[in-house]
Amino acid sequence: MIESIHLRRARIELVAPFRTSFGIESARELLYIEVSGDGSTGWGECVAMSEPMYSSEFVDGCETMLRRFLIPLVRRNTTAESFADSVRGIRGHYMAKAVLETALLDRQLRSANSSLGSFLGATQSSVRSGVSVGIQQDIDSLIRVVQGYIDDGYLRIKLKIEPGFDIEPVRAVRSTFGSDLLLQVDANSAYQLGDAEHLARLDAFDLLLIEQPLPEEQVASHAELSKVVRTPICLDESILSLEVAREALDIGACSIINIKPGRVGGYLEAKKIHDHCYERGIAVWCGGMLETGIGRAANLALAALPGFTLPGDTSASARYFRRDVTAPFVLKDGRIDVPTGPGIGIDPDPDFLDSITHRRDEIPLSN
Ligand code: SMG
Ligand code: MG
Repeated sequence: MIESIHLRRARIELVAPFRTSFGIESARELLYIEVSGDGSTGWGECVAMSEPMYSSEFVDGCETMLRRFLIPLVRRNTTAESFADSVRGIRGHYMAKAVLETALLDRQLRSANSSLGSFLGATQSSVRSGVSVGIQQDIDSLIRVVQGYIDDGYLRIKLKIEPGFDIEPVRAVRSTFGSDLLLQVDANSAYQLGDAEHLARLDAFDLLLIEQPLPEEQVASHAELSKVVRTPICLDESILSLEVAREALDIGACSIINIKPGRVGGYLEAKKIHDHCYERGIAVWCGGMLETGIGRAANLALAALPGFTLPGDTSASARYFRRDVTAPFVLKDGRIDVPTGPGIGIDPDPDFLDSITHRRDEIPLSN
């Protein structure tokens, strides 16, 4: 039985600013949900950024959604599954739904002494790690940053691109590190269909994929784009549910999917997307949203499912933070171990988490 829900707001500095086509992040504004009952606390970490630039969601908006519409749906016997059913009528707000569903799921799995990995159907005990490299001020800096990550052992490099920082940086990385490097790019919606011929120049560099070149809403345009560009198109921002994933695949808008549980409303939907893609022989990989150890632990459990055949943006704690809120996730031969304990399998360090917390409120439960 659920006894209490707390909403916590915190902030943690990143080790280095992370620049994408939509902005620069130098710290992570955090929102955690803690659901307690039967002697266990379940944790959820919200993936929304502080501003609505990656998607329409933002962390203060998620807090409002949680307080006004989502937490009021929780009863003492609510489960992750019954919560997912009860929010079906609420449109959008996937990141807000996901953080609460994850906390509910973590609590119920901890109480049942079952790990998130085994609940989801994980088949691997560690997952291959890639790293997402922000846009740098020049190509020399980019080469230095990529070299550092390769030295750390990352098995795949993803370069953030935007108009004006695309063909030449990719050419430089490919020619410096050779043809064996697993390399892909992410545009975060920065191009238009009219840029198709320009993007096709990336075909020369043997990339694993181009992630989300066009705006989120333009799913069908990605199908047009894929007639001009030979490099596989992968969708991130556009894929908000199993239904969108199915339709995007049906019309040929993408041939690979980046699964982010936070973007699709939680791990239950993420697993459905995985299962659907697995049946169709479509490769998926686990994206990242600069999560701390709480969100990272859960993503690692998902990334251990059999359809996650490409390395994910599931990097080590040190890629993001000087100190993580949990024991750090570390890279071993380019892989990170999947937690095996109950629920997400890890707890935050309470003193450190309190030291970065600026607000923690109990939200009264309805009966
Ligand atoms: O968690 O390593 C990470 C970040 C991976 O590039 C990453 N995420 O579009 O895939 C993406 C971005 C979204 C967040 S950018 C601030
Ligand atoms: Mg992306």
